[in-house]
Amino acid sequence: MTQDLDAYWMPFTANRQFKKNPRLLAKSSGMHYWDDKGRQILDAVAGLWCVNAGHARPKIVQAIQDQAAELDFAPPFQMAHPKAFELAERVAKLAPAGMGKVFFTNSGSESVETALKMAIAYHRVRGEGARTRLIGRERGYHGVNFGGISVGGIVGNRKMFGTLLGGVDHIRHTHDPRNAFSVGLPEHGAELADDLERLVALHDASTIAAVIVEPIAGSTGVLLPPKGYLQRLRQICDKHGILLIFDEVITGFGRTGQPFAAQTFGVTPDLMTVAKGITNGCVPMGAVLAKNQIYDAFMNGPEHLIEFLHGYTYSAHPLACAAGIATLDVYAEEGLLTRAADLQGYFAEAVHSLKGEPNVIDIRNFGLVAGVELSPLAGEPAKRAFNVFLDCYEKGLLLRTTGDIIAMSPPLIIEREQIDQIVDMLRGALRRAA
Ligand code: PXG
Ligand code: PLP
Repeated sequence: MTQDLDAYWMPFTANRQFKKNPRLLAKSSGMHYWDDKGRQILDAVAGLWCVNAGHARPKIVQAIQDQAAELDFAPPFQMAHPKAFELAERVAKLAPAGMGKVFFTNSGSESVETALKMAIAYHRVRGEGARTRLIGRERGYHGVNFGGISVGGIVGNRKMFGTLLGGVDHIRHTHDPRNAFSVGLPEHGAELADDLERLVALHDASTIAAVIVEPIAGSTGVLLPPKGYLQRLRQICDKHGILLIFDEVITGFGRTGQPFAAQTFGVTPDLMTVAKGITNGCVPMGAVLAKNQIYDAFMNGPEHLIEFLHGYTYSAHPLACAAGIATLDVYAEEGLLTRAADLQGYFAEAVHSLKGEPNVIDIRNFGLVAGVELSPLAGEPAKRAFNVFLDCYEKGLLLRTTGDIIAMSPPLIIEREQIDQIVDMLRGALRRAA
């Protein structure tokens, strides 16, 4: 290796291990990557849950190139450019009815910070300034910024970083061993939503601003909402005037068979965070979708004053907006935002055929997302799944692991034969790892 790998401090990576045996991607197209040696790799995780329309789609590439030549940057504060409004309109049209306001960020993490601030400020502008508490959920992932790790529930992402935000609490996660090997939504556990009542009893509703959950928890290893759970959470929030935030960074843009999981599960939140699939992963972008009445609540006071003192230099960046508009075009032209609904039966059957393979202790699926949980190697958590990941990569398949859970979230353009190919390759690796 002639290239010096020393300076790059890699995110969420075992740096020393990686640099001894680097995995470098050089090219991408459709369902595939190619590495620096020209080896083809089937992408079973849409890059990192984001390349929903598949890689290097010509229409999106062209839109980015044209935009860079035409308008490279426009200041987003007290100025704008037409594509920012166009993309906001397009995203709002896909969203549940009444969620018509779109605030742009550059990532899922920034979307989460933005939504949490919106929730607290919303109560304040309405004269309920005591509602400042934020409730997350155990095992939740809401990005890596301070608000996000505070409401998040992944211990490893929290424990190194001090006392985090004050006034945060968590409801219980939804993983229940009684649901092992459930196909689609699990039967048991709607009552876990009642844990919110426990926190209301402890803190009083008048101090709670919002609850944030992922409709399907992705990063922690694909945990599904039990049947009726999200409905119950919605009811409890309504009863107590608490805002419900859905973090749809992974579930948004077609992963569950509808544009958003809110629609798939028939539960409308008050705020929704998105990122990833909004630009097909091509240019960093995120957004917060808000109910109209939340935006309206801010629109008072003197008209010349800024209503919400928040924003990023690169909010609604022209390249991201151009990529986003082209991405939504591709999704629409190819019916990709509902394709997961057509494929989910086939996908479910394929991934559940891994039941009975060595060390497989649970399989969870919904839409085009699945998790295969392995029993850990004694005394070496996360190692068995990572070995499977490395083995598959050597054979030409890109998976994602978290702890001892293997996650799959392929591009929504996947064909049935490619589903078979992924499952066959994973089966081989599981047997070799036994
Ligand atoms: N919320 C959710 C629900 C996410 O899944 C974020 C926020 C943060 O987004 P950004 O764009 O700031 O990374 C995410 C991101 C994994 C993995 O291991 C998942 C994510 C990011 C990195 C790794 O599965 N999700
Ligand atoms: N730090 C400094 C010193 C800045 O001037 C700015 C933005 O102007 C930021 C951080 C925030 O950067 P961004 O808007 O890209 O999030």
